[in-house]
Amino acid sequence: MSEKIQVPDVGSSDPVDVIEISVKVGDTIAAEDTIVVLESDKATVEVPAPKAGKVTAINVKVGDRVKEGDDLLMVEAGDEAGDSAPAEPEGKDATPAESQDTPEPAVEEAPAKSASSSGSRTETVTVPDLGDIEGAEIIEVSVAAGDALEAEQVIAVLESDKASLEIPAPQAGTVESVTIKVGDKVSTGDALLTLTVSGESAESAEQEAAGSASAASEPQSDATGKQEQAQQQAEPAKKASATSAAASSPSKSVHAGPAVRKLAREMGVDLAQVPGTGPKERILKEDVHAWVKQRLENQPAASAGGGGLSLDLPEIDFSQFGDIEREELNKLRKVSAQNLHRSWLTIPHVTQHDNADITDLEAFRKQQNKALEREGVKLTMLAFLVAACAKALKAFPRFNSSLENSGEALIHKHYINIGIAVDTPNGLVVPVIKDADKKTLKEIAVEMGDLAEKARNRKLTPADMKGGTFSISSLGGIGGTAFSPIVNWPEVAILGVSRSDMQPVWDGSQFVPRLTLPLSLSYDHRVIDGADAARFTSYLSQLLSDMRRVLL
Ligand code: CAO
Repeated sequence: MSEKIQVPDVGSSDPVDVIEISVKVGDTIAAEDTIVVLESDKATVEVPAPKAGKVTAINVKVGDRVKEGDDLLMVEAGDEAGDSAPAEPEGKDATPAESQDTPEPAVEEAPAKSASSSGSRTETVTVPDLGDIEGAEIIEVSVAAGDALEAEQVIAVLESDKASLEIPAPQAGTVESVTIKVGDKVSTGDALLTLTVSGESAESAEQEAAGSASAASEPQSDATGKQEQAQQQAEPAKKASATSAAASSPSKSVHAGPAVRKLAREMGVDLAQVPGTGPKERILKEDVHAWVKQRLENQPAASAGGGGLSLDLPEIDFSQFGDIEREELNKLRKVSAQNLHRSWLTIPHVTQHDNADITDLEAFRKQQNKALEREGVKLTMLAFLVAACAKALKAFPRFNSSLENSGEALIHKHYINIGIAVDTPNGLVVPVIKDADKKTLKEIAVEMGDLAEKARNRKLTPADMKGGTFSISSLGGIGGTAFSPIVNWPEVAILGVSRSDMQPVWDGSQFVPRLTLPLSLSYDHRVIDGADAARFTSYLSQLLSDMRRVLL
């Protein structure tokens, strides 16, 4: 039976805006999952689901104005949702996760350090009243000793089971010492830091404290913007954890809902740089996507051209979580990382999977290898794959083409050069077997052995790795059942090969054991249609099932 979820007490008697709907009809939600985000003049409030269930209807849309008791959505309770909590975040007195006003931090005058002759004095800032929350974890310390703080600047972020809370500085001053570190558990009254306050600001703080507490009761979610801001301000000099882009706009406050902030964090986007197109310049998800798109379009030389791995991903100081060691990448790994990144960013990839019955081929290979042993030649499965791919590329010339950068034309190549991904201790290299379609199996096997050895001994020349028209990446000697190789630009397709395995195959009247080779063909969807990819792998599979077809 469906039940209504209504707008809880959000601390405002006036209607509030629906700024995000975090679920859709048909979604299965857990208790406490955010279902909608509401915004008043003062606070952004995430409304959590009071119980688990399936969303059957949504009664509001973004832009609606709602007040306490209005219907939000209908939920069909899940099995486990026996206890029907009221449609209120945490009861009337408590505020919903991520929505409560930032508690006003307590300031105690440090007894050991009273007022100096210049009128300044040192005070201890302590954890404000957290209600019944005990042992909240410090998830971020946003300031360091020596920092000059503005009143209201975030000094730390605490997290409990129910909410994350930003603790703002109660007044301006200079941080004398920080008592806490990330990971510490704190409760009401625990010391956070000591602050030297000039006589003037100490006085005004006292006046303010005696008057209204409104300045300190800024909504938590809005203050999340300040969390980012404070991070940008406090971190870069001491830790390598802020991006230069972020540091370049330290003071811009960010107006965005929690889901948008989450998206930005996941995409490594500094929200301070994203123009908001929503009401009151609020940043919407579309704004984040548009900003990323614009960056990608404007950065072809840097990212697609191999200039680095920048998407303004924040550098993370992993040492805060435990011991670390930095390994400088060698040139080969750096270059291949750039090439792979460029391909990944510029080529819309699809991977087509198929199987090939190689039972007869494997029997033939073993038989031939016995005969060839005296000559010191080993016909590998890969040699057969090269020969079969060369044949398939002739039959499907689009797979042997390149797309002009303008996107206006395809370049068809009347030669078939197949690159083989070779794993070496220094990284991945792709030597090329030139004119693979004109070589015998034995020639391919010998050349491949030579190239793989040269690769492992770092003897490959640039000429050995140039001019490929198609690539094969074989992990069959290692294991796995399927994978998605990345197209080796400017090629348009790459064949991934996994480990062959004996499988029961229905022959029309019974299951028979057949040696089955998994094939994974990744291709550039701008050039190759899905149907053609399926035809290609199917054709390849037929060739491998009966290699005599390669001769036809
Ligand atoms: N299924 C089952 N067994 C396989 C197999 C498959 N698909 N492919 C190879 N094998 C077996 C071989 O028969 C061989 O066994 P025997 O020694 O008993 O004959 C063993 O695995 C080792 O093969 P190999 O790896 O030495 O030779 P290969 O021709 O298969 O591969 C090479 C050569 C250079 C491709 C390989 O050494 C290599 O570097 N592979 C990794 C490529 C890679 O990293 N790709 C990922 C790139 S990212 O997309």
